[in-house]
Amino acid sequence: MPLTLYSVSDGPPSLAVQQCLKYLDLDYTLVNIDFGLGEHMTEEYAKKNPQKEIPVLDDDGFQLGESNAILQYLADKYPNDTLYPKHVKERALVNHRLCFNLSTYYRNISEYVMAPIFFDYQRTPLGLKKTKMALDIFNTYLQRTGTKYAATDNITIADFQLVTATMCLEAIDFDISDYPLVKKWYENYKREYPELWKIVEAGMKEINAFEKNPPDLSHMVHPIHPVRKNK
Ligand SMILES: N[C@@H](CCC(=O)N[C@@H](CS)C(=O)NCC(=O)O)C(=O)O
Repeated sequence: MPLTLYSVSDGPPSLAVQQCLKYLDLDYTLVNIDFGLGEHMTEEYAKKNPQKEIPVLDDDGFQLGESNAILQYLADKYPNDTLYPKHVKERALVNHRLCFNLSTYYRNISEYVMAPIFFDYQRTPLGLKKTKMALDIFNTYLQRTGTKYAATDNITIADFQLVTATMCLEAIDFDISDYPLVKKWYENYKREYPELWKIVEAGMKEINAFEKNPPDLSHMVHPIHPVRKNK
C-alpha cells in the first residue's frame, strides 16, 4: 500500500517531508490540503491529526503528524546510511537540530515571516531580533561542528527542515549575509541538491507572491490567529 502525504504547497514542514520522500525515491500519493479553504480545520481532517495541522503521513492506515516525527519514521523505515545516522552522537546532533528548528529557528522565522502574511500580525522589532538570534545560533552551530551540513558532512533529515525554514527568509528578500556559514550552507544545498531545492523553491515562489499580495482569508474563522478583515 503506497504512502499518502497530506501536504500544503507552501508549508515549510510539508516541503521538508516532500524532500525526504524524494531523496528516498519513495512512491507516494500527494494530497494537497487547501489552507485558505480551511480544509485542515474540519472534523474529518482532525481524525487524521487532532492538532489540525499539515502535514500528515498515512502509511497503510498508520497516521502520523508532526513533520519531525514523519521524517524520523521515514528514515527509520527506509534506512539510509547518512540521512539519519545510527552513530549515537551523530544521531543526537540530528535530533538536536530538529528540536532547535522546531523550538527556535523555524518558530522565530515563521512568527516573523509567515504569520503576518497570512494573518493580522505585524513584523515587529522583537520578531526581527528573535529571527536574527536564531540565525546567529545556527551560524554558531555550523561553526562548532565545522560540517558541510547542519549536523554532519552529509545531508540529514535536519537539513530538510532547516532549508525550508531559511527559504521563508529568502521569500521576503531577507539578507542572510551577516550569517556567513548559514549562507554558505544554504547556497551549497541548492547547488548540490537541485532536485530537492526545486521542491522548496516552488513553495518559496508562492510565499513570495503572497508577501507582495497577501491572501484574502477574511472568510476564515480561525481558533487562534486574528484574521485580516477585507478592506
Ligand atoms: N509542528 C508541526 C507544525 C505544522 C504546521 O504548523 N503546519 C501549518 C501549515 S504550514 C498548519 O497546519 N497550521 C495550521 C493553522 O495555522 O491553522 C509540524 O512540524 O508538522
